[in-house]
Amino acid sequence: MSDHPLLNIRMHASRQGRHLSGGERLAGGEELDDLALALLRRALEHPRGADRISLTVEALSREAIRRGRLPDVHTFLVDDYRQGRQAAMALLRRAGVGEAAARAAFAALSRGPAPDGGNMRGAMLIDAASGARLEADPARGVRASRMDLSPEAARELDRELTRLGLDRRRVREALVLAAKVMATPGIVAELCWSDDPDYTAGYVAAPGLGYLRLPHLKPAGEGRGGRAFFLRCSIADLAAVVTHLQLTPVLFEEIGRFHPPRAWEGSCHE
Ligand code: WAQ
Ligand code: MG
Repeated sequence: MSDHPLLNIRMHASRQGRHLSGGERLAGGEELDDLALALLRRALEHPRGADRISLTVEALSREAIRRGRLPDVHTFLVDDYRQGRQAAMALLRRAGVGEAAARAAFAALSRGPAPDGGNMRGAMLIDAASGARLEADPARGVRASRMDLSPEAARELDRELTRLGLDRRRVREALVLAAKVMATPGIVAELCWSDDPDYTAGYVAAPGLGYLRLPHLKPAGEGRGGRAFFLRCSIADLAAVVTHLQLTPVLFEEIGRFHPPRAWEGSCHE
């Protein structure tokens, strides 16, 4: 692999067939040892204890790599998750998501989006107009994959997140994922909150609006979470959307602007 310029390193950990944790990076061969070890450690340190861990390393051709910039970040302060969800609803509507579709996403994430009420490994695909679920496998969902930051952008982002006192790895991964999703033609918005019981923050991301953080989108202690990608495309284009999400490698070489947090006031977001 060492003569291949860019590698995609992916980790997936599960327990009794249920998704626990995943992660991935894009890097040159000289970083493979460190990154693979870091991903393996993360899987081993999962509090619920994995009984299966897979690491995949795949060489990518440099010509296939797209370049991009991370979205700007806005934080809207909300009192609790109810207000957070109201804000998320308003932001999704602004991004062009229909009310029924947004409601379908909130309902699914609240009850556990997989058919058995558990968490999914990937995201739901939801028709932004009708609210119909479009992913072929509603237990697994669709995983956005093959995206990362350049080393320079990663260092810069790390400094910003440290300055802001945010969870560096978590927010970095969410920003990179949201950036890839927003760069996918046919996707109008994303809604996300974590499946980690002690992490209540989530976001709405949409092209033109940016990455809109809400510190509370679920009550503390809640272990159900996930992601919804809202689509506005024909059924004929669905396969191309999924292929782009999963396979097109994107490297983000610039970070976005971080706006100071401000109170959510219903509708002002300029
Ligand atoms: N593609 C699609 N869906 C994914 C992916 C992926 N690559 N990775 C995770 N998911 C789905 C999966 O269903 C997880 O259960 C769910 O997302 C949540 O993942 O600004 O921590 O890693 O403060 O728990 C967002 C707020 C934190 C960050 C999100 O998500 C901030 C988070 P988690
Ligand atoms: Mg998690």
